[in-house]
Amino acid sequence: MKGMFITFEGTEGCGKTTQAELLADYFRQKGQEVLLTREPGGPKIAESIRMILLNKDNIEMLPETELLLYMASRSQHTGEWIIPALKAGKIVISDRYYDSTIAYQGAARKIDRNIIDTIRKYATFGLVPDLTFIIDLPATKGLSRIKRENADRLEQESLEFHTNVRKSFLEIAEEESRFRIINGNKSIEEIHKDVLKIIKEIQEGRDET
Ligand code: Z5A
Repeated sequence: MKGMFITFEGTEGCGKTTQAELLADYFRQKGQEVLLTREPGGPKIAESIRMILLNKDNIEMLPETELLLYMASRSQHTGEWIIPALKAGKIVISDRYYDSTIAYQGAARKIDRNIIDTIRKYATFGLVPDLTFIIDLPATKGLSRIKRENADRLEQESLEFHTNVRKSFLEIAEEESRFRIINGNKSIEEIHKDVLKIIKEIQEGRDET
């Protein structure tokens, strides 16, 4: 595959969406083709699944159903959009991908990691991001940036839930070399600079090989 697959992860309100958009603009200004997308969501079917997942009226949803819906959305997203874009040489930037499932459905909902890993490999056709930014911010700070009256089903979860998610992202980051932890406590501009510094280091490393 010719393109590059970059994902942004972190707790609610950490600033991922903002940084994913800024990075997409950076690459576009350099003349590169970019697919900027998100999870759950992306293509039509995956966006329909997103609406079921985030609907705050769906309080009876079981953790097992939740896991399978996130994976179903991801499978459609990966097969219909991400893999074709990478094959066409585009840079794909996704606001969340499967590390969110490990943190939210695994660490916070307590679903067995082996089950998640097995279904994940099937749902993603084995695709792994080339680079994953984890924007780290205390859960309280991220949640305070979100308008509570419009909170979706996941945002309504307890502080303990969101704190477990943050802890899990920091643990996952130890597992593979594709992860870079970014301090989310800085300004939007400072974080963008930190992201670009890493992108440039990686590009220089690629040029040397
Ligand atoms: N989920 C899951 O459980 N399992 C999975 O496998 C996947 C997802 C893929 C998706 O919600 C939910 O699904 C999510 C995880 C779960 N639920 N939770 N909780 P979503 O897509 O609607 O939302 P989100 O991804 O969680 O976050 P968000 O609301 O889009 O926020 P964000 O992307 O982290 O931040 P932002 O939109 O860039 O910024 C939020 C606000 O803060 C905004 O007003 C910004 O202008 C401001 N901001 C951003 N950066 C800064 C800095 N540095 N300083 C000050 N203010 C800032």
